[in-house]
Amino acid sequence: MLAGCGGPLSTLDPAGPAANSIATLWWVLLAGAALLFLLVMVLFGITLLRPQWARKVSPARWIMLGGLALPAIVLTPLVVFALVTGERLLPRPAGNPLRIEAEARQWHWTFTYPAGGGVATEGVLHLPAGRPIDIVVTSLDVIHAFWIPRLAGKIDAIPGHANRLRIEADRPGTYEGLCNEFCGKGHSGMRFDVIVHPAADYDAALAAPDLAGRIAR
Ligand SMILES: [Cu+2]
Repeated sequence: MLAGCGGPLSTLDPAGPAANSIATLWWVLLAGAALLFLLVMVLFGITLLRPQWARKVSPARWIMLGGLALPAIVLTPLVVFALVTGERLLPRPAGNPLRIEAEARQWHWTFTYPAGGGVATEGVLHLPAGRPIDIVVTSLDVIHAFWIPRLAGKIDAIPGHANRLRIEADRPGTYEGLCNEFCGKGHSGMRFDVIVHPAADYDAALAAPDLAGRIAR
């Protein structure tokens, strides 16, 4: 089971700030859930081993303490932490993000780079390292979802609508992305490669005639 936590599509192996806060949130929620489970199991064990102690607490008290107070104490900080983390993932205008357009179609992805003079690629997304990027995601047919698990959360690709997702990669390398919304018989093959270039080489890479995935537009 633990082998599923690694690999190129693992959210537990983050390679960017957004994916990093999502992974942290996951660990904090896991710890919170484990703590609550442990507390309940300890109380359960006590009622089994020391029934005379458990009988001293009235049924109404058990419900108030175990059913309301205990979950409230554990869940309230988790909810606050989750809300604050979610708020930080929103694509704020600050940070001068680069804009890349992503178009989903059964069953592949096309990316257009306004900064590269409208260069387009299919099946390969090129990003600069260490810079916030807004991916503007839409679809030409059915609903798909854009997701690069090691870099950020996912966002729906909806026909006739543009959704914006803020992503950033910490360092150059290759990553993998996929469609995360069942969209027909070719869905499982609707993957794409992500190539993160050093920021200084990015413009030259986009202009190169042998850019991976380049298509004529
Ligand atoms: Cu799909």
